[in-house]
Amino acid sequence: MIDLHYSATPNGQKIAIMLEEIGASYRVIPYDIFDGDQLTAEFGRINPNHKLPAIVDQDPAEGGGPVTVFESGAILQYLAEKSGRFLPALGAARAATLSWLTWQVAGLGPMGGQASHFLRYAPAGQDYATARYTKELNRLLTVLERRLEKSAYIAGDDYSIADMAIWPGRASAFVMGMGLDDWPAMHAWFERIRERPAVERAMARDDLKAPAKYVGRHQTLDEKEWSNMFGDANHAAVRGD
Ligand SMILES: N[C@@H](CCC(=O)N[C@@H](CS)C(=O)NCC(=O)O)C(=O)O
Repeated sequence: MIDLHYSATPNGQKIAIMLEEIGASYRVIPYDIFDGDQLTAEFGRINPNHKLPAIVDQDPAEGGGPVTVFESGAILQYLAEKSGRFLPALGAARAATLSWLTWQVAGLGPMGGQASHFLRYAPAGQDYATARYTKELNRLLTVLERRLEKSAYIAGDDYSIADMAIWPGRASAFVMGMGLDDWPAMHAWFERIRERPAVERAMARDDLKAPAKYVGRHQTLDEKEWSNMFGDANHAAVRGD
């Protein structure tokens, strides 16, 4: 049994898809990040960075006590190694999968997150930052499009954890007002993956669905929600106040 500490954002959805793909038995522990569920000392013992997702594997392959993993890229790699699926064991195919996985968690994810922040959450008048991050997001999506013009899946001929890491971000791009008309290879890849039974299951489960308040084009948070997400409460959690 795996505990999935989960908030219904693309980072959480990556892991839900992988758990469905490998047929893992898991339970969802939901967190409302606007309400600050992620800021408790208890969750800090699971992820000292106080961000979702995280997993606790109650039954690790090597025995011993429960194993905790945080950071979506590390979780995908852990589950791939545990199941022996979606990450080649050796050589060029493994290197390509880990390269693209890292490209997502270190590049596309954070840049997309900043673009989303300035487009959807920040007060008006942040033109420089908005342009900086939306242009960088566009550049990264062009990298992806060029790759998918040559390759059925991100890391090559086979679907892998790199695809799972990138695919859920489509929803964020949509929320930011970006369509896929200008990205035909990405569009075809997105549809190919959307039709996978495991992906359909992960997207359909009620306890994995994003609440409406997560997906507004322009978000208006009240004072407490702002503090939980970006302000004093968010920072106090890591200081242990
Ligand atoms: N690099 C992390 C990013 C995790 C992350 O930013 N999680 C967001 C939800 S997508 C979160 O927990 N936000 C709540 C907060 O920042 O307090 C990963 O890949 O897991």
